[in-house]
Amino acid sequence: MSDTETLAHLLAEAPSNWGRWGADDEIGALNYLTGAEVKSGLAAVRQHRTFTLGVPVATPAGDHVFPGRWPARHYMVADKAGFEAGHWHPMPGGLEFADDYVSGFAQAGTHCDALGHMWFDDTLWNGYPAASTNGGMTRAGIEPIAARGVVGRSVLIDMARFRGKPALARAETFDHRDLLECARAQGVEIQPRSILLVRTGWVGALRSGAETIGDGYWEPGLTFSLDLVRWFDEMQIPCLVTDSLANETTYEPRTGMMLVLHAALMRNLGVVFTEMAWLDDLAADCAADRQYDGFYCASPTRVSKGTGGSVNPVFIK
Ligand code: UVW
Repeated sequence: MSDTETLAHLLAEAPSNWGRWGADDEIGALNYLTGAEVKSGLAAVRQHRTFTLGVPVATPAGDHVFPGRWPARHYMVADKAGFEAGHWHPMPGGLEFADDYVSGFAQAGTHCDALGHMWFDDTLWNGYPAASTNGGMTRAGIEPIAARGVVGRSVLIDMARFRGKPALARAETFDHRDLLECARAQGVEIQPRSILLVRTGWVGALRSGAETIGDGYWEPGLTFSLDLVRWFDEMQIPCLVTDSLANETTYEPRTGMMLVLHAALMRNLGVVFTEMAWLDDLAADCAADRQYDGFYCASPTRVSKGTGGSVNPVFIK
């Protein structure tokens, strides 16, 4: 790999937020979400309808996961059959119970990534050494993000509907100019510090069986340019939520590098990524009433030293 083929070279001119919120910061662009953003989120609630944005996990058919991961698994530990077989006994008074055990990747299903989840040049978000991931995240893990929560005004950008498709095609790309054009067509403004929801239709296509993940890394999504990274920086976007596995085209087509926005937005700007969200029901409702903004509220599972956490965000219109 020559120097010109590295992320460090590609992002040399790109903005960085390291140090902006102090040497100990672990929540990055969530610092933009102050009381004022909570207030403007609440002001966007006009219809009092709620939507949850998490996909089911540990489904009998097997969840959709990024290549190299495997679906979450669900085991019943106690159930009626266990009581009938004598493995369990009713409590004094007669109460019986069901208990279960779920195991899976922190990045399975709808999930939030910790800022230290990906790195290059041996350095994580805010300059922490990559060795802080050894044996569990002692820096920039999911816990501080879960402790803070992601709360504010949010805007849904429905790229799939804007392009007249149930889902974007394999490897179809778009950038911030497309987001702005789509917002204009939807009659909504992406304001500074908006929590950005972008629908590609991909999770819907996976769930219906119309699409597969395969090994081709052919997901549609946002794709890297310096201008796009600068736009995220200028707009102070705290959190990017999409209905794809990686929130971006896995391969950046121009350079052939992988997951460039994980480097440019997550590692360098501290933008919190939430992936594999279920946006189809919300999008259908927004298309019907033309209200594309609302109040977003989410917090991932507070996994100690975790690299990410499962989340079921709530959007209130
Ligand atoms: C990848 O995109 C590979 O990982 P994550 O979904 O956790 O960001």
